[in-house]
Amino acid sequence: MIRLDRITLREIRLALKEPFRISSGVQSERRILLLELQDADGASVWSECVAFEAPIYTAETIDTAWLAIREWLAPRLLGHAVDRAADVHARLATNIRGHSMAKGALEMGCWALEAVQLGRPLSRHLGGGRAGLRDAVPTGISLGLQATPAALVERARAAVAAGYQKVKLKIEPGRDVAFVGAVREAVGTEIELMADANAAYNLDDATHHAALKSLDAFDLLMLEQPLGADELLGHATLQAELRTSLCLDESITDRGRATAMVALGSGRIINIKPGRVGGFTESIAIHDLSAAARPLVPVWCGGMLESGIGRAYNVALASLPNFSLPGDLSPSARYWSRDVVSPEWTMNADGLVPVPTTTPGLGVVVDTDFIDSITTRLEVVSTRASAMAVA
Ligand code: OSB
Ligand code: MG
Repeated sequence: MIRLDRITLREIRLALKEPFRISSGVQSERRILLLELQDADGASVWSECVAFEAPIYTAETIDTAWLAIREWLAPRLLGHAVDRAADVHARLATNIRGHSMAKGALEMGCWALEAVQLGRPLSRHLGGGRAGLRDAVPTGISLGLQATPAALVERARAAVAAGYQKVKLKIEPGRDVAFVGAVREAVGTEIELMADANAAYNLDDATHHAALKSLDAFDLLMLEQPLGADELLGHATLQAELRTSLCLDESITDRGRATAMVALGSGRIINIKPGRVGGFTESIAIHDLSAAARPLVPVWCGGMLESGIGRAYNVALASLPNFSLPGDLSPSARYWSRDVVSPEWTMNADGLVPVPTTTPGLGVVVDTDFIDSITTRLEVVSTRASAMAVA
């Protein structure tokens, strides 16, 4: 049973080692919303809200999430007993639209709290006794947009040398065919390569359409989210024209969208980011319906430039069996000069990130002193203070 007494919201700032640019914007310093959930028995866990500072990926931001958690979501949990973590999503989602990343941060925290209560590693708790859970997850790198093909090639070569099992290249109109072509040429045909447009293309634009078709020549593992988030039909039209498999990211907001994608043929692969779909219950439902689809829809775990706390949740999720493609799960040192957990997340020379399978909960220790030193905002929401309610 989960009964939260106290939720602490904190904003921390972590400088990225290198600015990360996608088609819709750039980030150099990551403003991160962390939550600390405390239950009635005094047990506590940390979780992370993956929203960015600006609405460049989905509509949510760190500030809208803070508001949503304080005003509408935290009061749904504080002081109320919920039987199981699997029930939390429904409790947060009923009559509260959107705000999936805000919901996800609370919901995933409840799964971790339940794992701690049961003395189980988060991965094994999510697995729920099913067969085929991984002990290490295959890992890829996502390379941001670069000024020149040569700069991208240099980073791709380094990624291959480091052992990453997949190299993902951000693209946008004007920085696509020549960039992807140069990397394919440099790394050879054995390396799994893919491109991610973050919704930057429009099929009504002849130049855009021609560029997407040209990418078919590079034997990509997949092409991620070329069109807008709402363009399930457009993606189905495009998929019918391409040899390359489409993968949807921004479009998949819940299990209903995943079902629609499969029914419409809008793509063949799904990137699951638990924050984008409101947490683990929805992520597991998408994982399961993808595994049951014929042909089967492989899934992989996306990334949101998380700190080591959010990464713990992604690694646990990616240990489920249908996460059969390498995820965007780079080790801590790719992003930060110092992470907020110990040990930091590491990757071996075969591109595998080990899954914690012995200690209960997240499997890493949160460095609270370091977090204190980089906290820029803090607010406590507790049972007493939560009178506000939504019907
Ligand atoms: O589309 O997956 C994406 C980063 C920012 C916004 C969107 C995306 C990404 C990534 C980063 O690809 C993946 C990572 O966390 O390493
Ligand atoms: Mg993406």
